[in-house]
Amino acid sequence: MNDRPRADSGFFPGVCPHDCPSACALCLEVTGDGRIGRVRGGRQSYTDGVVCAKVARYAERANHPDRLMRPLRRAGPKGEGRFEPVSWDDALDIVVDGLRRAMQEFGPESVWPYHYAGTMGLVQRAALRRLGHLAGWSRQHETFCVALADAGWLAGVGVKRGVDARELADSDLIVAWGCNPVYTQINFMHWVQKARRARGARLVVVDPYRTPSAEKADLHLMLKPGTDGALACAVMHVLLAEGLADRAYLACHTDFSPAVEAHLASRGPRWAAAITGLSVEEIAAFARLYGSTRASFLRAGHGFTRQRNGAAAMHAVSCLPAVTGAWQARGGGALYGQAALYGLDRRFLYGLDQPVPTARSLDMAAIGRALTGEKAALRDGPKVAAMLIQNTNPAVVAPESAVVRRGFLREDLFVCVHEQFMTDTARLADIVLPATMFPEHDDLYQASGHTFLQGARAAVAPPGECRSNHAFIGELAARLRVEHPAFRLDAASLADRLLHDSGKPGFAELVRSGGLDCAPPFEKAHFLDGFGHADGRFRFMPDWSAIGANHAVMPPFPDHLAVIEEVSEDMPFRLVSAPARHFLNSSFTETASSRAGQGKRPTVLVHPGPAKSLGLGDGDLARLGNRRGSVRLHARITDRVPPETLVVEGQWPNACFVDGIGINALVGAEPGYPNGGAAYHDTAVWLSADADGEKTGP
Ligand SMILES: Nc1nc2c(c(=O)[nH]1)N[C@H]1C(S)=C(S)[C@@H](COP(=O)(O)OP(=O)(O)OC[C@H]3O[C@@H](n4cnc5c(=O)[nH]c(N)nc54)[C@H](O)[C@@H]3O)O[C@H]1N2
Ligand SMILES: Nc1nc2c(c(=O)[nH]1)N[C@H]1C(S)=C(S)[C@@H](COP(=O)(O)OP(=O)(O)OC[C@H]3O[C@@H](n4cnc5c(=O)[nH]c(N)nc54)[C@H](O)[C@@H]3O)O[C@H]1N2
Ligand code: SF4
Ligand SMILES: [Mo]
Repeated sequence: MNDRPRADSGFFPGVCPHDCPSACALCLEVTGDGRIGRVRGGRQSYTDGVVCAKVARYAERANHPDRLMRPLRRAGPKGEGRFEPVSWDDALDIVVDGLRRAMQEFGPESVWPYHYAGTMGLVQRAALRRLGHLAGWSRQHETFCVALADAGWLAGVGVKRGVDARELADSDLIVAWGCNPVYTQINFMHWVQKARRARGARLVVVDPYRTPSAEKADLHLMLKPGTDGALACAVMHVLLAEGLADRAYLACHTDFSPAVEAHLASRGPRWAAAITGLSVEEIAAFARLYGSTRASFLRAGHGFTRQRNGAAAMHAVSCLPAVTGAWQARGGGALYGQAALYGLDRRFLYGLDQPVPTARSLDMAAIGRALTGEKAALRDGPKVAAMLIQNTNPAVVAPESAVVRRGFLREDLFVCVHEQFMTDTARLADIVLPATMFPEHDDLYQASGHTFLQGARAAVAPPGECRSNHAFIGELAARLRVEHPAFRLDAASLADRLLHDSGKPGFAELVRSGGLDCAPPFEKAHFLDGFGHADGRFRFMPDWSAIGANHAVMPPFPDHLAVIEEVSEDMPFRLVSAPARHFLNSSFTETASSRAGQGKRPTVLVHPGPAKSLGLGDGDLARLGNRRGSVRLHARITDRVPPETLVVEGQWPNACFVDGIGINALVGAEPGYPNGGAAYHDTAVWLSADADGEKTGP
């Protein structure tokens, strides 16, 4: 049932499937022994031959000696990590038995198919979702990544698309707001460099620490985490006060009113300085630079929205190009994500072309609370009795990870994990099944950072007994007697069907052409023909009630929403647990080169000031904690962070921390406003030198 592999060696086109805005076009070398060799950038006008270092070294991941190759069954107590091989047939029988028992005893909603974006491939991601819909299992509110940012963007702009990133070539000012593209979007930086070389474009970075992106910037605004709404309001205040607003544009394309103007008049640089920690001069200088440049490209990241007020912050930031009218210029406007460009009809793909049972929706970020029986997290429904997990590693990446682990250790919970490696989550499972990697299966990919819909065929045969998501779930559906024609198509035919349903060219054509550019014309991309609301206007005063259930606290105007985890005497630091350059979320933590690139162990970045008063030296063990628990890791003393902010880069496996407890043990699962969303960078903590710990050099 696995997708047809190619037989010959040589070079083959591919698409990077990882959860990254770039969805790079790739060129994969297949060696004489039928394995992946070198990986280079493929031809495609946005990614333009550039790939990140970790994917250039993909052979190390694909041909890794620790890759899962056979189905495994737990052979010791839960979580101990002892497994024994079983056949696929026996493994499938055990999974069917585990799921049936849960359904019979507690109803179909007691099964939680838990999935995220380990592969972004539309077909390979869809199978588990489809099975869940048809079987009446619990659904999932997807809150790991985009819930907060989407809410804020939709509030003002009304639709999730923006300016084509290739227009950066025409930009005179680029603002990377709350993102670190040197790590997370290398292709974007490539376009920034082009604009700088060609026209001397300036780069502004808004980030709470001096990232490598900030180091490259002409101006770095090092604000306190969770205060972006205040900065954006003060910038608008200056633009309006100093004649830098485009009043004609505001009148024609937005709901701007005297009430909005009066509100912003009360949100000046002095007010914002007190909240953000920036100086009045810095704020005003940025506002003047932004307001005096027509072709200003605002790249709104996800990073600054991983705060409980992240949606309000995104809305406030997204107001800036509406005030200056930058949307009207080539190379001007804003981009957050392009998901709405593709116009794909996914009803058949998801099994929603027919009536399906209704089911509760569980917040994936609150998995710890749900598994440990918290009524609210279970939506007052049955306990979770069985889980099927694909494309995600919640034991590391979900908030309150110590609670997550406790939940997984429940004796009355059946867990099957389909994975490429023995992740922390797989280690807690009853059955672990080996999954293919992208060069071993067919799929279709859209992107959030560019405008291409791309397809790729398998380049090599699946190693060992690995099966693709689509193949495994198809077999499981057959055994559970869940019927849908999508389960009987191979991945390429299903991709074809999805494309056909959406009025696009077929899969073979997509693969052959190197992708379909779905970029709309200039007028549409820049919303000159209207924003995504019924009246076509950008909204300074959003209808938050249409966006999320918890809207009562949302501010009526762009604003700073004071709902973050504030510092206190007991908890004097704010912790940002940021992405790492050489990992992709929890992926690539298994390769030696990525670990070496990240310094071999997790570290907390601490400013020299507090380090001195705590007696904490470079390379010393430190302890970070709050009411949720504490973690131990080594300190790096650096002025790249301000005194009140701590940064830990990377979703390292829990075992890489001194006590085996990872950084997400400190991150809370309380949902952000108004539509949920994990606030990964919104954590107040204390810090101490760990006097008992060993001292090792950096
Ligand atoms: N502290 C902290 N935590 C965070 C974040 C943060 O910034 N800080 N970021 C959050 C964000 S934005 C996200 S999106 C999440 C992501 O966190 P995860 O969902 O864990 O993300 P990944 O590491 O991309 O992928 C998870 C797993 O999918 C597997 N996988 C890949 N391809 C396939 C496949 O084809 N089939 C199967 N069965 N498995 C596959 C990989 O081996 C990997 O173990 O983490 C969140 N957690
Ligand atoms: N190398 C690498 N690439 C990745 C990932 C990875 O883990 N590693 N993860 C992938 C995933 S799942 C995603 S969603 C994307 C995300 O990519 P982007 O949308 O580009 O956002 P990030 O780079 O995650 O943003 C991280 C930055 O946000 C900053 N930040 C944190 N809090 C605040 C705040 O309150 N205000 C401001 N202004 N900044 C803040 C952090 O300090 C950090 O530098 O990247 C993807 N690409
Ligand atoms: S991880 Fe991102 S930057 Fe790296 S190759 Fe994949 S899509 Fe491109
Ligand atoms: Mo993400």
